[in-house]
Amino acid sequence: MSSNQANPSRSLRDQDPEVANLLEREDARQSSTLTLIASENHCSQAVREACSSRITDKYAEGYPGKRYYGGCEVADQVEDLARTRAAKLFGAEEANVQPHSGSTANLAAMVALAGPNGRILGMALKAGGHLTHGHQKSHSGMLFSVHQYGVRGADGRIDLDEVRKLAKEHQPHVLIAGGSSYPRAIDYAAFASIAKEVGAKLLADIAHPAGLIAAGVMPSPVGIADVVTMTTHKTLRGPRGGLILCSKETAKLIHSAVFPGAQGGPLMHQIAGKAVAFGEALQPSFRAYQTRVRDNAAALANRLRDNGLDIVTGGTDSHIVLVDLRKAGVTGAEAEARALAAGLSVNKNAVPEDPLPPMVTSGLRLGTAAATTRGMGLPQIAQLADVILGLVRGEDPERHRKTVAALCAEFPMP
Ligand code: DSN
Repeated sequence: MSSNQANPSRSLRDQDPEVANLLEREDARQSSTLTLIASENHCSQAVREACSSRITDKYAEGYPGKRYYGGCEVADQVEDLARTRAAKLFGAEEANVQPHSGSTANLAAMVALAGPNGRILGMALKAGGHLTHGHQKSHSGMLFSVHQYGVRGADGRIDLDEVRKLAKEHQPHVLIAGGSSYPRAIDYAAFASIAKEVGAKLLADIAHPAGLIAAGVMPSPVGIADVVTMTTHKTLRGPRGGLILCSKETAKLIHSAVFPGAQGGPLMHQIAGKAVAFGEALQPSFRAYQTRVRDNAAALANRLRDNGLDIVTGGTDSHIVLVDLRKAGVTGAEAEARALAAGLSVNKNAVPEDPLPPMVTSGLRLGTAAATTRGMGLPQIAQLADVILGLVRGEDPERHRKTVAALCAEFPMP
């Protein structure tokens, strides 16, 4: 450790080769394999530069123009830029760019709208919802009185009649629309009308389709839902973090629920990265990218289905393809391990009415955001679909590794 003595001007490689080596290995891992994990993407070099800038040192508790520390004049401009760009990108009245993650964004939104111990109604995790929508092991399940809706067993889609019935029965303060493995567009107007019927506020969590929605490729809940939460690192292709959109009327509640309610000082380096990502998403090329993400996902779903795999809901409207492996005779965990051995990162995932536990599952969740960022299009998606079909059938992953490696070499990360 003698070479590890603190010298603040040394490069990472000189100061801490151990960490530098690990990060190089991660770079190599990402370059030589391909992620089809629906919640992952590759942000730009510009975003990564902003996130590793010196503004990481700055404490800026509070909001622009109203901070608890001096020296925030640059931080104020960075945050203003990020929130103005976010609001413009989504056509929202107000944006809060401080949430460290989607989880804190949801916590803040639920506290603001329901209050502690309030009643919430969200989609169950095993039906395609998210942990923070009321799962008993998450803060949302501990702090709120929770009821959950599922999806129809027959077609994997949200049953609005069931949502209405449960809303009438349980009178939630907050109704949540959105999830982490629901592949279809959500009828936000129908959710808003149910919320109105029972006097609830509507929270739309668009963490997964945020980029598609920003680009106008999927329908937006902005202006329909009372509050919209999301992460910035999935289809939106920014740095890791959260974002909340709301009306001017709700803004005060939301801002104070984020700080000081849920968090202390904002991560200014991440907010700088968000500003860059929102700037990129405002370019016309972003719409073209998102269109390709959706078209690639549709092609992936079609090829898997046409070759015998069951696809939950029969297809997709987004970047997500949820494969139901029950008839294929392989579990989600087994398929994930085979894919990894072939150089593909994917994740096992529960399917509606899944009989297997969460660490095994009967499904595989796939997503096309990262592969599309690498420039892959329909011919490559067809190759990848064939790799997945072969792996599910039990073919040797080593054989498919070559195909994946060749694609990775031809389509490097940004
Ligand atoms: N891990 C993210 C997802 O897969 O949806 C959100 O928790």
